[in-house]
Amino acid sequence: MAHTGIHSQPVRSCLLLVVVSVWVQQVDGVWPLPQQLDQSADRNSLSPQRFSFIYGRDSAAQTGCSVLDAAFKRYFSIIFPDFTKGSGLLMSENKSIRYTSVSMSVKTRGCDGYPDEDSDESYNLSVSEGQAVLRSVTVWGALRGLESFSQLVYQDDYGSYFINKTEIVDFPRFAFRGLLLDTSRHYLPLHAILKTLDAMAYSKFNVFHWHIVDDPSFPYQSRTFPDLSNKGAFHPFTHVYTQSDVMRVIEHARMRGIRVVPEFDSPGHTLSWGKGQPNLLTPCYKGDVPSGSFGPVDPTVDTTYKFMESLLKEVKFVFPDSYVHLGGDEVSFACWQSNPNVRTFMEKMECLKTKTSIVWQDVFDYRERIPQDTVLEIWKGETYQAELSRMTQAGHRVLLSAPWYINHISYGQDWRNSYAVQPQNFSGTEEQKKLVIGGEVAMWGEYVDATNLNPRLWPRACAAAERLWSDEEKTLDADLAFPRLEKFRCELLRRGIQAEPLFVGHCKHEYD
Ligand code: CP6
Repeated sequence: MAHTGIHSQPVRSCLLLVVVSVWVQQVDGVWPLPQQLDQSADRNSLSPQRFSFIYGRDSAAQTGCSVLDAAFKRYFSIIFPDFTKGSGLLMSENKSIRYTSVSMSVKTRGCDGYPDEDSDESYNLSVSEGQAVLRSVTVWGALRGLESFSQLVYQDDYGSYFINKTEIVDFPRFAFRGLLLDTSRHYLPLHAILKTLDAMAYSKFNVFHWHIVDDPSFPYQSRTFPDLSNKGAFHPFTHVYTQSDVMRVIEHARMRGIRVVPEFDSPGHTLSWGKGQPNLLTPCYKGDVPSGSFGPVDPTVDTTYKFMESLLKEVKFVFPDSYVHLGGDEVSFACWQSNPNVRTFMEKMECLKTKTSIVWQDVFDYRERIPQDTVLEIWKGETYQAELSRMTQAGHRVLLSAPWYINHISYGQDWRNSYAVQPQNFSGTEEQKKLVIGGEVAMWGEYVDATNLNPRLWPRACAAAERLWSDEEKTLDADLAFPRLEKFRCELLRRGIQAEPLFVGHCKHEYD
């Protein structure tokens, strides 16, 4: 008897420890933090074999809803990765476990459309014993709720699945939560883009800003002007995005409630365009004679306008989003000024009337006349607060990217800088603050290709994701966010995203 007593004592305290650590780990385990989250320590078992997502009776979306049918499949395998029917992988069945379902109730239909700037992404999630109810206005809100649900489920050391009793009321702080990828400095294979979209959905990003072409290469395979990529891509067959590639990106994004906003940056950043489109670029002059080098798009010849109109008509047709990014940054005025007869270029871009344009801050800084509905995007680091004041004073909607250049890396926990950004901390009225529609994380591609994209992006981009989604007051303290972000980073690893470590530590499921 004394013998067993010696052994049972440490076992009992060990069990207690496990319970405590599970409890500590699970509370507030959602990234980005929901607006309202109430969790209790009551946990419910989940059995993969008895679990299903179902459409509620009162739901406008029902079986056949493409977005949600696909999301149910995705999230089932995210939540139960080691569950395959008939395999011996499962833990022993507890007969008393109740059938568990997540019942979806979506107010409006719209399974076949695209998310847009006005999409309602709010949702309510109520997890109780044996059932969870997820309510949303749109399918896009349902996707956000499914993501949160998936982050609430956890496994104990024996592999059993649990979810605590939880109430969530959630909606985004900003409507525009973007991520920029640059596929011109380096070509990113299609699978790298699709995987980035997966990871974006895990952090509730909702806009993929595709900086698709630039000076070094033109990988977009145009229907109207095939020579642009034939001659301007790094390789005409292997380093291009075909029309079908582009459609796959757009559909993959749609399935995750993500908009695709293409950027065809002009009139600067267009050197690669010149290879397949003769006479497009401004010949720079040295004194009275052309120097042999080329500058921005040449605004003095009619062919330029005809070309730009046709290209942008195609872009408007291929990319369904109501926004297009026209660039407008870093135009070499020196070359233009060296060339006789230069007139303003942006004003001529009238063919885009039915789309809303985004332009980089330079266009505003040049003191160009800009249509009132044009969105201005701030990228210059030092002065962004003053710029926010000036632009919103002028009545423009703005996007903030300057503090979120995560292609820049430094030793240590630089996510804390991203986390500390307060997009509405500038001098201005309440009306002005409302004109900040969101922001973007930018991954410029000079030093980035598919080898280092994921660890550089994740989990560093998550800091901006939370800043753009969550309540400001509840997310002021980075030290409080840290353990939750560490846990989320481990979750990214478990889901196959090569997210780099934040600091010393380990994950239950390491990357392999
Ligand atoms: N490419 C384009 C870039 C940048 C911009 N436009 C850029 C410049 C400097 C920094 C970050 C990005 N690489 N087309 C400016 C928007 Cl620090």
